[in-house]
Amino acid sequence: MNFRKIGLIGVPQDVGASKKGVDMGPGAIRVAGVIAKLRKLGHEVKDFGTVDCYTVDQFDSRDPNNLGLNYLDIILDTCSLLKDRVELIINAGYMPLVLGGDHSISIGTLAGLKKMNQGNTGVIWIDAHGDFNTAETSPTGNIHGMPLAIATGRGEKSLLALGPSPTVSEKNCVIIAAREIDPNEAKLLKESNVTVFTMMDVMKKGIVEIASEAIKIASDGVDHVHVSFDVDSLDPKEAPGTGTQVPGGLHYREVALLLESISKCNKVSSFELVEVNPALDIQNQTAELAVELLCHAFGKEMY
Ligand code: 5AB
Ligand code: MN
Ligand code: MN
Ligand code: MN
Repeated sequence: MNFRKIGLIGVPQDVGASKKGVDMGPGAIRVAGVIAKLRKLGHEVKDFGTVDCYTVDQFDSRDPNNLGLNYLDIILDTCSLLKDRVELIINAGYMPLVLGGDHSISIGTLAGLKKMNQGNTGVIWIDAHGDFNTAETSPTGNIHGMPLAIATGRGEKSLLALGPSPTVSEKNCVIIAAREIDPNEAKLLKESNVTVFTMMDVMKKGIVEIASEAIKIASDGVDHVHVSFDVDSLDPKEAPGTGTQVPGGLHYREVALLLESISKCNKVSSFELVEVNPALDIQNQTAELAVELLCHAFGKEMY
């Protein structure tokens, strides 16, 4: 990969998951040495700081208006701040690298890509989940289960209004490592043009084939590809520090290969790493694994 100017930003949001701990994710990823390790690969890394976030226990009620959308107003606020910060990073000539926090932050990241989106951005969504719920299909009301639906123009109007809607090109969206999709979420996904590669597909085709198909789909006819990496895509035995663990996930070596392949796609112009929850982790191993994998996404090779 070419050397990059990377603009790093932390978003310690937990309200999208309605669970404390994931707000410590950006700190844990910094402690695991993300900046030094990316610099060691030859990249210029500029730290754009941390977006101000609220936390779950500052509020008595998560859904005062009974919308089926927990902490909606707060998420709107944070995502709007993040959107501005992502725009600033891009205008300064850096590639955004957004560290979560829960996955609802993706709504802000994608809204901030502005010049890159409006139908001109594909997405590689690496996740155990579909994140394709709306208030109507969600079993929890947690907005971290909704960002890909929002990006493709489905769901709550105020969240859609943060960016151009749809923010991404739906037929260029690919989910990899899915293995727990809610019944009504599955219906929505099947009616959509999003490609879903489940863990079964990974087992049948192998990660080499999945990586190549995913990159082809995400980059076909668009100028930009956004990568959203939820650490719960990994097997919980390897990455226990996350709030919504699902057994039977990807192994380190599979994700390393996938991200190495992605690093060779020169349309990749923004990256997100989310859902690291240090309170559930063992000696920061999930953050450390995530940083190691991030290095593969930014050109590290095994030999
Ligand atoms: B994550 C669930 N589908 O909507 C929901 O971690 C889980 O960003 C969503 O992928 C998990 O609440 C969201 C049950
Ligand atoms: Mn997710
Ligand atoms: Mn997930
Ligand atoms: Mn999760």
